[in-house]
Amino acid sequence: MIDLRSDTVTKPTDEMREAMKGATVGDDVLGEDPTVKELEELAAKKMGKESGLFVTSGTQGNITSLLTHTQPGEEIIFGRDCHIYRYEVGGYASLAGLSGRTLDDSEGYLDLSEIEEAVREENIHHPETSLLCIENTHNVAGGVPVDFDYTNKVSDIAHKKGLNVHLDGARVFNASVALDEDIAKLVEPVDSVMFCLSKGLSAPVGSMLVGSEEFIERARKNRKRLGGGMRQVGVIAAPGIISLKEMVHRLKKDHDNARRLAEGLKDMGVDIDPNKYKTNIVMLDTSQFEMKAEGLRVKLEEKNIRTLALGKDLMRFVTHREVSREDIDKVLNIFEEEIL
Ligand code: TLP
Repeated sequence: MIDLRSDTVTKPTDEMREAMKGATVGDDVLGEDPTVKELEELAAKKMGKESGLFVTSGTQGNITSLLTHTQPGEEIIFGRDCHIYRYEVGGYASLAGLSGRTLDDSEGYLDLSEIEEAVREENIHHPETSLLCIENTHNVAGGVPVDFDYTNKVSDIAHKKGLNVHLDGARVFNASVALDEDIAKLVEPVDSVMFCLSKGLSAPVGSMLVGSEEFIERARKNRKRLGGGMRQVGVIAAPGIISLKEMVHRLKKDHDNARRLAEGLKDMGVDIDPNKYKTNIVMLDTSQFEMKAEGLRVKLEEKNIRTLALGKDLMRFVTHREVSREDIDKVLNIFEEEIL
């Protein structure tokens, strides 16, 4: 089976399993797990922020951040294709009590002037706008790596309007590798960052939230409120340390494989623009085929290729550590022989 559904499917490496076995642990709710502390310090240092917090998932990291930045009844601004809005079960509303103002982000970027206009003026009828959320890489837009310049401009506008900025950086290391930009510089303008260890970085579980010391102290309490206070959790933090130390540089291979897939499809006449895909995600508009995305997904699955249909005419392919260049060539062959 060639599994291109997501980079979340990657299994821990042998080295990660060994690290789990040997991890020194303690009760982390009491602040006594040395392995978690090491991971949190390493994550904060890498991202150039004061403190870090280990969370169970990207979704928990994002909602913890929202709870920490905002008060119930406030409004946040985000893209209508962003993960927090589309795929996190509406937690921003049900758990954090926020309303959401959505803007177009179909290309991965929010328009700067639209953000300015979306911030509510003081008026008895209006909620306060308190937070802007951006995403890097932008998943649904096709793994778009968002550069420093834009991140800086957007944060500047938000800060001038009195808003904080949270970055959903589930795959922000993919962005840093694709843009050849230092990770700390890339996230320097934003107030908080969530990033995932369990995607391309191959850890079995977990994400990180980083920000100022004061922010993380309050976030730690919100994580507890969400039931995310974990005990001898060094056993799952240990692989995360390996993710950060050893798994970042290899992301380039995933990007090369994604590019090869998009170029290969283009070469056989498929309507796709390979230049759009700079990281490990490729989107295919299936309206050009007779089959809908779901039909194509089933057909590919019969040929041992797993993908995701994201709506009736959109198919997503995600490359990762367990997909080789040869696998990509097999996928291209199946397209040529069975689909086109
Ligand atoms: N995304 C998953 C699915 O939920 C779609 C995937 O396979 O891509 N932010 C972004 C940008 C994400 O892509 C994801 C996961 C998350 C947050 C949430 O992470 P988890 O799954 O750890 O809660």
